[in-house]
Amino acid sequence: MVRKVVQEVWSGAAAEREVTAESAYIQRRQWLQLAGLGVGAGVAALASGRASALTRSPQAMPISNLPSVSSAVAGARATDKVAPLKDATTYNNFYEFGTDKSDPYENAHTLITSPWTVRVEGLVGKPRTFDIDQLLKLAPIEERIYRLRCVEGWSMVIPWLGYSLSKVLADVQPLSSAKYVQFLTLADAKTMPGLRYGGLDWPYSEGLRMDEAMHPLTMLTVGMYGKTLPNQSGAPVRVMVPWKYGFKSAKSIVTIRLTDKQPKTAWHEAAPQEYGFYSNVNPDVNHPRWSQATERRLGDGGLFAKRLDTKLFNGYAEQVAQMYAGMDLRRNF
Ligand SMILES: Nc1nc2c(c(=O)[nH]1)N[C@H]1C(S)=C(S)[C@@H](COP(=O)(O)O)O[C@H]1N2
Ligand SMILES: [Mo]
Repeated sequence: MVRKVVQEVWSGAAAEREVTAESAYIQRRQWLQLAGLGVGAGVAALASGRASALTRSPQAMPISNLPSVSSAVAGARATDKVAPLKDATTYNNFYEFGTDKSDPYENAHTLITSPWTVRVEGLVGKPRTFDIDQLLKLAPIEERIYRLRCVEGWSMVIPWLGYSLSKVLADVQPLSSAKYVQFLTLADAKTMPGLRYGGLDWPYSEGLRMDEAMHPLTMLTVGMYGKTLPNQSGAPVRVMVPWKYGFKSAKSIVTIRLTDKQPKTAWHEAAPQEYGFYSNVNPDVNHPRWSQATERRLGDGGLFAKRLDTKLFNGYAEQVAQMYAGMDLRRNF
């Protein structure tokens, strides 16, 4: 408990309570009741979690044996201050492992990331099941420094490793009838304690319009900070869609499905009036319960995170705005 408070102050996160989804707190209480953890067990879990957390990921291997180049994709190298690895790996949203920001760090060591396959299917000419080694070799691994803006009002700058998702999509030959791409992520009750409570339908689902999925900035992500992804960051493979709120960037993906209809997505289904399908970062369209005009930039500024003005499309307007020409961004939020 003390550690949680300390961590929140340290990361400048105390204000998070104001904006975190109400359901999270209800669920948190249910979880505590369900778990019925004695103090001893709690402390033991904490201790084991701590010992291994940052270096824990046996999966966090150097990825430098692979050709890793700095991305040439326009907009792929933010010059903002990169967050320390510690911030990016101890302050996470990954509800499959719990709803507190420190839960993924404490719980995600149970995730089994090998073997792992990603099935790419649906409206494609050549459906294919990739294992991780095949994905690592499909295209040169690039480092991209992206801003990540969570719908809750915090942001971080993280150096990711991967390549444009379009490489994977091209490989399976999308049919012209494919209009959307859905991402389905692992839902394994044995290793994911968060599945025990409701609020979201599992598996976690996200989706993009086909042109968004094909945009060069949309990244199939296999690593961060020069190594493979730690479990809490969505190992072994996730997407990063830097101009959209963070929940669009699904973690630990097992299925990529091309469809002709807008897919059901987890947060949109849970609260459609609060979380739109598009969820492009937009300072002028507030969440019904809080302003989106500013954000707390974690990992820059020590104890007290900076507050910055939020930018339209998270600062990627030059690259992505044309995809939304003629659309009413208030209606299609
Ligand atoms: N499978 C899955 N993916 C997810 C989430 C989740 O709960 N489950 N949370 C999302 C949210 S709300 C955010 S802000 C980002 C956080 O990514 P990070 O923890 O690596 O910063 O992951 C997104 N991807
Ligand atoms: Mo988020």
